[in-house]
Amino acid sequence: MDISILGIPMDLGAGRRGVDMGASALRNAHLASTLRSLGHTVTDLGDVPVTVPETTDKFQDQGLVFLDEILSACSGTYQRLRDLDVGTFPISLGGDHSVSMGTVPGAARGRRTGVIWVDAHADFNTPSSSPSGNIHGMPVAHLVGLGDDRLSNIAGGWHVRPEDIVMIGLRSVDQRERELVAEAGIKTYTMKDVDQLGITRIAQETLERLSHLERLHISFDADALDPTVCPGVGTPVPGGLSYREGHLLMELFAESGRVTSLDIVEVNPILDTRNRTAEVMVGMAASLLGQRIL
Ligand code: B3U
Ligand code: MN
Ligand code: MN
Repeated sequence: MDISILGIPMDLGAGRRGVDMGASALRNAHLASTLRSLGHTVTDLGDVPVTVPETTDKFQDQGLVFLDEILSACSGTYQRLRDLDVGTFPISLGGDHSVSMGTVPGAARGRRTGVIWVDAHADFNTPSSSPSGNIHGMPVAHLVGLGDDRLSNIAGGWHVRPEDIVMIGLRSVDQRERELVAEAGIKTYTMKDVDQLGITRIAQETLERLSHLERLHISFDADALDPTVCPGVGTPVPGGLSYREGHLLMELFAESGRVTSLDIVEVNPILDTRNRTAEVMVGMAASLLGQRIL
């Protein structure tokens, strides 16, 4: 497979500094060479330009922190990915999760695409429901066309349909956000569901629910995994996916042969221990892209 790596070194959407270094940490954890050893052709496209926060005021536009700067980085991301050959598999490296407002439509390249959101959080706040104003808590709402018009139109009129989204690993969802997710009709698997059903059944049900789609995008927030596995994340929430649950999920999605793009986001090397979180996430990418035990 032809794989293209794109970095978006942005932490403007997060409440804490440091995830802008996530892309670099993932490259340092040998992402490209690991994928090459699996037989893929890998091209690193470099980074999308992102405003350095210290060069600008932390301006809040209608409850949206760093709106203009995030819009510009997400538009740049979208344009860079949209022009890739439709057969190329893009891996986007965050950055905070607001980058996905650019990566998802960019990776879709105009095609209807299912989105599997692996995350402790639903990231379904709108500017009015958000308790923080941090845009990394809002990308999915904007991908389906809710919220602020500027953020929901990064890819023109292209949106993800709520029925084409499945969220896995949830354990921290705000009150109003929960109602918005339910109103939109998005399928969710909380950690309670993971405990009760097991990750195998969840992977099978997810693939079944999205069986009308040939193209699937996985947006993997490192905080979906338990903080003991991935300590280097800005908003750790206890009780997450185990190391094996994460790998098994990726292995089962790999078997489907339908995954066409991936995001790895919210890796924060400042809060990490010897780059462990980036190394774990590179392992997840390897499982998704065909690493086999036997
Ligand atoms: N739901 C909260 C917290 C949060 C969302 N995503 C992350 N944290 N990483 C919010 O600010 O919207
Ligand atoms: Mn997230
Ligand atoms: Mn999260």
